[in-house]
Amino acid sequence: MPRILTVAAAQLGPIQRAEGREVAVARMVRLLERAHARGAELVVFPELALTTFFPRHYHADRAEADAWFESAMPSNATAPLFAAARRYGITFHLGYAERTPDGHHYNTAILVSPAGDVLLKYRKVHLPGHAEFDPKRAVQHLEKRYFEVGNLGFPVIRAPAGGLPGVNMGMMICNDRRWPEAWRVLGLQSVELVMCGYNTPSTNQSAAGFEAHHLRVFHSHLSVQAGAYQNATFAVACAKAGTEDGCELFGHSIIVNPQGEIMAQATSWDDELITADCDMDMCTLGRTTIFAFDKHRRVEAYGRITGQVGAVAPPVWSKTEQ
Ligand code: ING
Repeated sequence: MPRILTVAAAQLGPIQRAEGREVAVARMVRLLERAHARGAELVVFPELALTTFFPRHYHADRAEADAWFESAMPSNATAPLFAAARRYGITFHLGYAERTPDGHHYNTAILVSPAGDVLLKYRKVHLPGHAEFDPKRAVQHLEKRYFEVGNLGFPVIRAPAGGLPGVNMGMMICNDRRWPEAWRVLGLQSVELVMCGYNTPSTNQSAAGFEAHHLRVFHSHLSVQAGAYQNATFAVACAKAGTEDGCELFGHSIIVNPQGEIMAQATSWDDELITADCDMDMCTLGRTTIFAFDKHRRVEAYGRITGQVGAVAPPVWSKTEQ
């Protein structure tokens, strides 16, 4: 009996700095309605889905940035989203800026059951960008200023989803998808569905070197397809897209199967729902053959991966006296 879960990526178009949470939430509720009409059982929303991508804006006083954060989840602003998910029986993933009761700040994602239970929480580990204002940059990317490094690791949970009694689900956020370590930690917990929201500029803002525009999307898809294939898992990568206060984010949300194939792709840079029927048992082939970790991994050769942070220079060859 196949274990089919109908999954959706609910891509969001731009959210302008002046637009409040209620604007995003109303659009997300409409996407949940559409997801319900399409038979989707689990919906993935983007990273920082409730507001504009505020790390592009510099706040000299970090306390000013607290306005971008959620101190409660749900709150009055997000309650309509939880109510719609309950109404439609949909499990959903939501990315948002989390301010904890004891004052910590994270770039967070949660997986919420139709009843409103938080099945899983993840806090972004790989924070790109910089912590101080960089006058050389065309656009700031201040995630290292506003967020602390996630302290929950990369957890996986087996929980009910749709008509299935148990699916092994894990999360990562945006830049995490570029790091194979994140995928492998989830793979080592037998993940079957990885959910990843992202906000990715369509052009390179760091001006550190030439990067052809078409490679921005290629690198995103390459990372997700490789991660899914090499860990025998489904993956949903969901964008916040479009032009926010003049800054362009690319869309191209995708749903990928454990063979690394793109099952569905968004073609707009606006609110758009893509769906796929995912047979969770499709993970078994890779997991029991080419990526049977217990049979093939050689951890004694991998010491550098956790023992070293940056790269070191290799020894220089020289012709030794025979
Ligand atoms: N955004 C981007 C991402 O990793 C980035 C930052 C873009 C880093 C392109 C490197 C290259 O997709 C976030 N929010 O992590």
